[in-house]
Amino acid sequence: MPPVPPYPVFIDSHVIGGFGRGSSDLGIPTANIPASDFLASGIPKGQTGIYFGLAKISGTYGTLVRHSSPEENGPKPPATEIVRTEKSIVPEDGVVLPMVMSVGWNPFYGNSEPSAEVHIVHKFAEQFYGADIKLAVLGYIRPEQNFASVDALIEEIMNDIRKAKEFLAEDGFKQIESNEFFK
Ligand code: ADP
Ligand code: RBF
Ligand code: MG
Repeated sequence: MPPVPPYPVFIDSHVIGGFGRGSSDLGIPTANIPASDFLASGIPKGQTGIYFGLAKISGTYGTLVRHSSPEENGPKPPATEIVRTEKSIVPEDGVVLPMVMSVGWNPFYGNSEPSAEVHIVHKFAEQFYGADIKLAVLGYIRPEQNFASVDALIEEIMNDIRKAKEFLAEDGFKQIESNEFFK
């Protein structure tokens, strides 16, 4: 089955700093984008939860400098700054890859601000804060949930990744890779 309206929804954004927990707590890094870019995307407002689709990184990136630790901020993200380099992310620059995306308040962590974050199903050699990120959101998987343990959260994310791969293998998804949006 091809993407069902309102999908595909295309989002043109850039990678910002988050809480710094994705890699350290979960071993699942997520490229955060401004939540406002998600809200402006045409997906029905307030639809928090877990999505799947395709992502493309391009442009130059930089190093993230954190001005405080996540612990000092509690449920608010730490202030960050991206110090740009002129390097682009190779060999992934311009390559369209599968992704899963989480939007909302992360009930497991009780954040006080909504976040939008993308885990790209690919092993990168380095981080790419500040890079351009283009997303094709192709479907909704489930609402956000709370969990009894970090391991239960990780297990559910692995399940989301499995489902995303299954959906993306279906007819009608592969050709979105060659959509004009990703050119
Ligand atoms: P933060 O809370 O600052 O987003 P994370 O640990 O969630 O910290 O992610 C750190 C960064 O890791 C992302 O911004 C991105 O630059 C990089 N990264 C490396 N591999 C991936 C991947 N497979 N998917 C998404 N981001 C990745
Ligand atoms: N956080 C939650 O609190 N509940 C969830 O159900 C949840 N599902 C997620 C699903 C995916 C595919 C991803 C990438 C993240 C999910 N998260 C969820 C967010 C997770 O808590 C977050 O990535 C880390 O806190 C790092 O920012
Ligand atoms: Mg993140």
